[in-house]
This record gives sequence, C-alpha cells and structure tokens, in this order.
Amino acid sequence: MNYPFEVKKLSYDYNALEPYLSKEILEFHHDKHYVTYVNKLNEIIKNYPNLQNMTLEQLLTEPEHIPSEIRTAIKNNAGGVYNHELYFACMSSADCELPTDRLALAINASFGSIENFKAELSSSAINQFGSGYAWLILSNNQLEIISTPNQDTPIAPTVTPLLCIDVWEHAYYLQYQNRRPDYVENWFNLINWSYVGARYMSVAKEQ
Ligand code: MN3
Repeated sequence: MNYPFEVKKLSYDYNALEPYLSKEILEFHHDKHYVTYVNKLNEIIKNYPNLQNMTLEQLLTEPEHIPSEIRTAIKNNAGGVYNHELYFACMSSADCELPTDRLALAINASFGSIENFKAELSSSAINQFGSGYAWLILSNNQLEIISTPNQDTPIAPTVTPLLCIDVWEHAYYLQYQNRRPDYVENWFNLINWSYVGARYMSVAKEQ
C-alpha cells in the first residue's frame, strides 16, 4: 500500500541553498507548492482503492490502469509530486563538484563537454515557454536534454529522468522576478552530482 503518499522532507535546511536560492523561495516551494500536490494526489485517489497500491512511477507510466475521469488529474498531480521530489533531491548545499564518474564520461560522449551540456540544458530551461521543466533524461540508454510543459514527466519503461530544473515562476520569482536566465545560471551551482550520478548508475547499461 503506497497510499497515502507522504511529504518528503528536504535533506537540507531551507537556507542551505543561499545565496543561489533564497530561504523564502524554498519554504514556499516545498511547504506550499509541493505539499499541495501531495495532498491533491491523495485526495484524488481516496475513493479509488485499486490505485492506492500503485507507486508514483506506476501512476505516471500506466495510464491504462487509471479511470479516464481522473487520468488528467493524476498526470498533473502525480507529476507535480514526482517532479518536485526529483528537483529537490537534485540540489545540495555542498559546493558541488562537477561529475567525475561514469556519468561524466557519458555527458562528454553525448554533448561533447560539460560546458556544452550546461549550455544545452540552460537553453532548454530558458526557452521552455511558460511553466515547466528542463530535464536530463536517460532514454534507451542515451542521455538527452528535453523540456516539458506544466507538470508533465518524461518517464516511461525506457525513459528515466535523471535531473530536472523547475522553471515555473514560483521556483524563482521572489528572488529573480523575471530573470529566469539568472536563476538557471545560479542553479548550476546547486546540482547534487553525486545523487545524479548514482541515479544514472542505477539505470544505465554498460555501453
Ligand atoms: Mn515547482
């Protein structure tokens, strides 16, 4: 039984990501925005016992098991939970070293260099029109950078999200107002590469 889904606490203090991300933003983002998605998801599946045994990943990858009248609501709210949990987990207060493990080799092989990777991910995040996310994903064992609108989640049997940046205005407006590019630039200082690398190692097959 996975139900009810529980709010995951941050693994760092609210002020741990300063100066790149303010305490105020993180408090609102985690305690209000993310928590609301958890509560809404639980509310939606309250009356659907069959869905209460499904994992968050199953709710997102097996729409055929979800009654059509709540399919969109599940996509939005299970997505909101999954995406925020990944976003928060991919950040760290530690001075994040660039990746040096097998993920680093894969990034170099796929994008040419870590600088190119950063440029592509930045562009994807800055150019996502309106609300959404930019992602590093592993798709059929290949690294790719994509962006998605709203709370869409790029997850499928052959697709695993490895890293995401939330570019909804609530993720940066209190500190950066309309300056999304500045937020994106600073966010690169916060990436928890050891977490992202471990995520990669858990799903990547030897090339
Ligand atoms: Mn958000």
